[in-house]
Amino acid sequence: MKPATAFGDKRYAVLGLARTGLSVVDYLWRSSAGVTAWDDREEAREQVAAKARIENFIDEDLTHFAAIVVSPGVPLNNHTIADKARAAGVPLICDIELFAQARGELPAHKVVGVTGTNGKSTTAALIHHMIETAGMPALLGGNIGNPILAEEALPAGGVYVLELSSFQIDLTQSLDCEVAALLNITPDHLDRYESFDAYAASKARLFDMQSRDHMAVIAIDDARSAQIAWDLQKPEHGARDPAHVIRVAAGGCMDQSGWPALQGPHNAQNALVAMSAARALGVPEPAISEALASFPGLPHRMERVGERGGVAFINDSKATNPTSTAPALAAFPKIHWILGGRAKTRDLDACEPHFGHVRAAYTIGESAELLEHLLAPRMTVRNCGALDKAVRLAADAAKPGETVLLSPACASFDQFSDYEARGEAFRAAVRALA
Ligand code: UMA
Ligand code: ADP
Repeated sequence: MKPATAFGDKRYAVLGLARTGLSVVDYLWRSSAGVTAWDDREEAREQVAAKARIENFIDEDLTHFAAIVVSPGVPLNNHTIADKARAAGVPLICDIELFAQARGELPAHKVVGVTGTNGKSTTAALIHHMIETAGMPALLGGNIGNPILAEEALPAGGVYVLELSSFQIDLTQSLDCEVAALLNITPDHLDRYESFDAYAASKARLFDMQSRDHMAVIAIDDARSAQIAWDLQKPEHGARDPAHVIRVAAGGCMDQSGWPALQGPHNAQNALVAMSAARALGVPEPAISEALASFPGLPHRMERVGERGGVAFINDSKATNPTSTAPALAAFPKIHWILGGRAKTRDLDACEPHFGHVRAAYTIGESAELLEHLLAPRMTVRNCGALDKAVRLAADAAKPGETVLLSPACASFDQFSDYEARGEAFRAAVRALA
């Protein structure tokens, strides 16, 4: 991103030096700000030694920092930096807030922010694809894995499409999206929030940061999202004109036959939100239709990674909670289901309506036993522990016409660095089958 003069005479502390933190240090350094940086991992600290002062600032005087830039993966609910920063009166922000503060120095542009429990990456990528199909300059960044500050600035007339997690929204105070979109809210990340209500309130803040004449697009298929859409018209949330709150409902019937990478009711929701967002940006209808047909889909989301003896192998590693696994279970009739990891809920209620599609389950990771216990009364379950063993057992048991599906309904962090590493391990295990 183009360096900004707004930061030049200030000093920032940066906590967390993975993808986000590295981009923040580099950006602030290029903007001539003073940077003090820390990560608990020594190898991460070494990477910024030329651009920042390395110091564990957490217990030091924080008052001389303009802000503390925290990575989204730092659990602020139980990290001491939260109380220390509050006591020192120093704001806790993330890279998205730095971007928001620098917008005035960028060529004229618009920002689309996409949030929700599930479907954020698919919808953000689809909106981006629609804008590019219309020949407008566009950039896809944020939680999808591209920190925005590491990207090149767009020319005038460009649109930044940002996938935003609740962790990023919590650390952002002034991002006024021209279009803000919410897909759905179901239980997730409850290790980071004191309640489901607190998690939902985090999502709602994306709209509270908007000017009242900017556009909100909200899928109202779940109660909490519907409530947020309703609340926007109340005075305490800016008394938004109903014309600026676009409500979409995926429940109706829609012909998705011409959209190969957007099958299933969950993708109907993603497509409807993307269409509304694109229209709000002025993308012409023919470009929207063309983009829905040509969207290539994203890896690790119901991705077909192989076939062996008539058995299909599907990688849905990005399904990290039961609600996001449900669509995959609905999509295939005879499934050998590999699931498990770091559990986010202690039930599989969202998946339950589709248990009839499961021939057998294979549990892995730290929740293997819990899931075995939950599923055993309803189906055959093998506690496999490791992913490669689960793939071997599932492949041996599957008959022609059946599907081996990795759709874990859990986070990956107990056994893998992230969902992408888990998806790659699945791909490798499928390749390794004799
Ligand atoms: N750390 C400390 N001390 C602590 C805790 C952490 O030093 O007490 C350090 C860690 O050693 C690590 C860094 O802080 O180096 C934390 O980094 P990070 O986990 O934020 O990693 P990034 O690579 O910067 O990835 C983050 C997002 N990660 C999370 O939100 C957990 C990525 O989303 C995102 O793609 C990336 O920024 C770019 O924006 C991933 C994710 O899982 C995909 N997101 C969640 C989700 O989608 O459900 C929200
Ligand atoms: P996110 O970025 O919010 O994690 P993705 O687009 O990466 O969402 O999709 C993650 C998983 O969630 C996919 O495996 C898919 O099966 C499921 N999914 C996608 N869109 C939705 C939706 N709108 N509702 C429920 N589940 C969804």
